[in-house]
Amino acid sequence: MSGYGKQFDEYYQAVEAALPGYLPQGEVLQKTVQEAMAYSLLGGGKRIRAVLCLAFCRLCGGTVEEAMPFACALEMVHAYSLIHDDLPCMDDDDLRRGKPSCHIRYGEAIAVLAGDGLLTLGFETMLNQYYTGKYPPQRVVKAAAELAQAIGTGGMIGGQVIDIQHENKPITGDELNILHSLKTGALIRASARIGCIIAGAPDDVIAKADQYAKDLGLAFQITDDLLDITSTEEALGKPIDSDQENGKTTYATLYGLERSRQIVRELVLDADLAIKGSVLDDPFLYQMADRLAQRDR
Ligand code: GRG
Repeated sequence: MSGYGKQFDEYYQAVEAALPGYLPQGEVLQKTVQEAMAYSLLGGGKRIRAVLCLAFCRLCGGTVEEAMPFACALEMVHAYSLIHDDLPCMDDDDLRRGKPSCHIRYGEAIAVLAGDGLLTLGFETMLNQYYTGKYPPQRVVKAAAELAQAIGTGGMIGGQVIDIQHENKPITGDELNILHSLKTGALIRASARIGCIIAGAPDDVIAKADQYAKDLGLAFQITDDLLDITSTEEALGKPIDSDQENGKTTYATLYGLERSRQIVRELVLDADLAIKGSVLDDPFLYQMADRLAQRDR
């Protein structure tokens, strides 16, 4: 395994080990929703949002342990968004991470509530860190506020609304960029920013992290669109051709495969440029941008 692979795996395994400990358990009457939350949170996933949070915290002088509750909270919120995105009233996808989607396994009502439960648990997990006395309180509040801003109507939910309202309708390249920056980019940016915030990084460093994550987030989403066309259901663990079936305009339909791939390469270079010469100038981040843009799942 390369140095990058080893480092990513170390972060990934640490997240996998920590996540179950944050889940509520043992309530007899609420057992079903708790099972559904665990089913979606622990059911695989690349954990890139958590890894970004851990990596940025470490590069800014913090530790993996300090960042972990925040990294796990980001994965909870991400899992919520996937559960709701798969619902029949949204993208109506039956398969997620190689398994039946949450609503297929538990029914729609429990899936909605499991998503709501994970969203709430994400904030609870972050804000509970205040009571540990291990963090300057303003860092905890700032992290939770970053998350709220990233996933509200000015962020992820806003992006989802634009997405839904443009099904089977034309969308310009500029509008598509706004959609992506909100729906996918906002949480990825928040992941990097929160890692920096927990380490107490100054604003200029947070701004560099933000620019890196902005470029990375768009490269990641364009790659996701390309994989929807070029990959297989087995490799992705979710249905392919879903954008076309849902009448969605993507980078591939607007610019074609080759130009889209070139844009991804340009975005990776931009991401690299954002951190060059700063405290964030680290081989792990260069490799991460490169690998995520070249991923096959
Ligand atoms: C319904 C509130 C609500 C939000 C929906 C973000 C979002 C908005 C839905 C998620 C579905 C989706 C396809 C988003 C685009 C971003 C994206 C590529 C998500 C998949 O993220 P990965 O590849 O997933 O990191 P894993 O499974 O690896 O965690």
